Amino acid sequence: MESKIEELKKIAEEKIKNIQNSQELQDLKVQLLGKKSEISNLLKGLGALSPEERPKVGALVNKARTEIEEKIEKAEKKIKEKMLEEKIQKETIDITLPGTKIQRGSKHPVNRVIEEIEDLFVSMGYDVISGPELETDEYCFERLNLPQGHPARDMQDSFYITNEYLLRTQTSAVQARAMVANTEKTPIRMICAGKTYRREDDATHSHQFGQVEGLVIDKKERNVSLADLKGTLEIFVKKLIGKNCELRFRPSYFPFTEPSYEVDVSCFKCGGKGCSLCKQTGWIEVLGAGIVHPNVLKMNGYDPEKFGGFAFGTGLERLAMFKYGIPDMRYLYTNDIRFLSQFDRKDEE
Ligand code: 2NL
Repeated sequence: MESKIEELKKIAEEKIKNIQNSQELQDLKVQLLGKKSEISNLLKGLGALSPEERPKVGALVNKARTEIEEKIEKAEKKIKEKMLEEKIQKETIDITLPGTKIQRGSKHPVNRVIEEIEDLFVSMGYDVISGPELETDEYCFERLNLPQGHPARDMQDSFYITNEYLLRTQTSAVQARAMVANTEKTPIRMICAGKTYRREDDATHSHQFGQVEGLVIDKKERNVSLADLKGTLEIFVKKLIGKNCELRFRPSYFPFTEPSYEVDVSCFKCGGKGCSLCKQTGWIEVLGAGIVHPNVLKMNGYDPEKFGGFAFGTGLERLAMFKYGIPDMRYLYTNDIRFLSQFDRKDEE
């Protein structure tokens, strides 16, 4: 009997040694220790033994069982370690491989121009203010001295959403809002840039375009004058387009300013001699400006007897075209990556 048990142990040990993976081990466990295993059969057969032999043989069989169990446990541990080792090997990252390139976007030229203008005016003490693109007739027209039926409204054919709401045709609406919102009626120095919309669509007009406007209002005794407007616009244009630019003020008309001016810049391509860009005139129209109309002050809560100031406005696409030498406005809106990527870090170069 004893030799049979020894034999059993030997065979088991041999089998455990040859195990390759956990599935095989699982099967072997059943084979060696399961209900139908030889060990189980031996235990079942104990009853047939004599009372003297029974405890002796029982102890031997149990010992053998425990030993086999321990061996299996050890083998299991070994296999687990081996599997982990293999997994670690397989999942090693080769850090010398080149990475996946992330495509960097670039700032749109119109946004570059906006940021440059905002930076400049912030440095002169202006606030940067924004407002809604969906505006009311009141803020877009009425409060800017453009009552219903005013002929100047015809120049701004609009996208009305309802009788009251429209897509703003000019950023002036934001300035009217800022004037009304300033309940203390303190001086204002502000700049606002953003999208504007008009119902037109031909070779030289887009239904959506960018504007930037500035507004200065101060107490009458501080004498904000046309000279201040001229000085401000000169700083503006020289910073944005070039140091050697000259400015020319021509009388014009806007409903929200009186007097009003159109502001030309000496042609930065030919230096004023005359070329195709300036149509041989030597000048390029860049801005509109003027002294804030007393009606506009009044309608937005400022007493025109006590306050005065200037305002100006310009189109962002034209500025971007001048600044970067872009020959066709449509390049700005066709989203061609070959065009747009040229402005990547251009300012920093
Ligand atoms: C242009 C001309 C201009 C203004 C805008 C303005 C705003 C207020 C009061 C007075 Cl709240 N004026 N804005 C004044 C003159 C000209 O824009 O050609 N824009 C594209």
